[in-house]
Amino acid sequence: MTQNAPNLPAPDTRLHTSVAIIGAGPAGLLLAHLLARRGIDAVVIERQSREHISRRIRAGVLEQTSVEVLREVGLGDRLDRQGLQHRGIHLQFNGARHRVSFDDAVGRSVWIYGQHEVVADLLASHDKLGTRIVYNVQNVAVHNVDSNAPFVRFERRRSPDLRVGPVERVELRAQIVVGADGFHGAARQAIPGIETFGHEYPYAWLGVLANVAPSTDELIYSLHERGFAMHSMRSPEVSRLYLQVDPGDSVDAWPDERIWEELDTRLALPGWTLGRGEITDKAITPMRAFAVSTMHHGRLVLAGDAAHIVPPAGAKGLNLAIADVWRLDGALARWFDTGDRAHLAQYSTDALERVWQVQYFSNWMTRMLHRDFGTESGVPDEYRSGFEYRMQLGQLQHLVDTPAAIAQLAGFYTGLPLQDPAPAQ
Ligand code: RFL
Ligand code: PHB
Repeated sequence: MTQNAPNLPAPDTRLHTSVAIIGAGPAGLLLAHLLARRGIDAVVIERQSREHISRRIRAGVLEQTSVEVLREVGLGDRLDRQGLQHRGIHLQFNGARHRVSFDDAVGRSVWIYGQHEVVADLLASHDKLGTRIVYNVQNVAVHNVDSNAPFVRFERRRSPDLRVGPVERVELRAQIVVGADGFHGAARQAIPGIETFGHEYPYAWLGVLANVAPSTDELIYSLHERGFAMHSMRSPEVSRLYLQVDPGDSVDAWPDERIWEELDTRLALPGWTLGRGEITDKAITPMRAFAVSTMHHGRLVLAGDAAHIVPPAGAKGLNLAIADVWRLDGALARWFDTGDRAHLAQYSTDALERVWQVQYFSNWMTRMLHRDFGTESGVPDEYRSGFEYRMQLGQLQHLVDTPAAIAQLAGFYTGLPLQDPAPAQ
């Protein structure tokens, strides 16, 4: 993506809007929803098809802070009917399961409600609002973010078969461009001198979705000698399960039988059995943390995974995206309503302050719950990793025995508070 490119070929089509949003993930779709409520026009452009973004299986936990936001902006109906309220989690280690009560510790909860359901609710709302969402776009580039006339160039195929036919060159002119295009997106490259900071963890998650009633009332996070395992869920009929695997592993090495056996081992508890069912989705996700040095430059702003990734053990990625967008909507409202730029200027600083607290929490959960089998000179290092593992058990025992430590976990997990920078009129 280039920032200023004066000699571009003329576009076939010109579109105009107030806010050009790149990416129809939860961040982009929620921002368009919030702006529409204020009467601010936005156009969303998305690389994938509508079917693709509706099917994507990702996050499952909404912190109370996110649920409060979604309810307040008219997206709480189905969430309140179908979401499962959880007042705690189970932490398992050393062959015992310990319940951590969020309710007792901080009087707050989380909700189990799949990210694809949040996306479905947003798409239904956009259908009613008539929001312009352009799918299947290619070669997206942001231009002139240092001027007061930024624009986005992209291409789309005119034919229904997206691989063939003439390409239409589109120019989308806006007053503000928002990069909500996820970790693999390109918008952030249009910020000159942007720095990124990150960490690759030496493990990955194999996640499966299975048609079987959950064998637990609340999520189980388990540290086992063989690695981390988690039992989550999507509904009373669908379970979501994760196993720590090697980052170099492939799903082909994990036939269903091997997955169930490994889950049985890592989640085992006397008198408890894990129900099995048809596995309908299987994927391996590397575990990484990443954040940018700034989320704002000129007329370009970043939100969600485009600006930061946290490892999933803290269940925070989607929630951070919601928090960014909530803050950004308030700042843009001030900008469009009164010309006050101070809130937009403050957006990056405020959003990143939350991001780094959540990076700390997610890193803490991740290192506490995963085994680092790291090898030096190719030989499994039992001396060091055995030491780490025993220290993790000590850490977990201290946590479940210490109300102040439980309160810290519960406060983060259910969501740091959000200040409302500009209430909707
Ligand atoms: P998304 O969802 O990646 O959406 C970005 C969108 O931009 C599109 N795009 C482009 N469009 C146009 N032009 C381009 N050049 C483009 N490049 C990309 C993409 O197609 C996509 O549609 O980012 P967003 O909106 O910021 O949302 C972030 C969340 O999706 C993410 O943080 C969470 O899914 C993370 N996450 C979890 N978060 C939680 O809060 N709780 C959880 O329990 C949780 N579990 C998880 C997770 C993520 C996981 N994976 C697979 C990464 C579990 C897993 C396994
Ligand atoms: C999920 O249900 O997908 C999930 C739950 C908790 C996490 C991460 C993912 O920490």
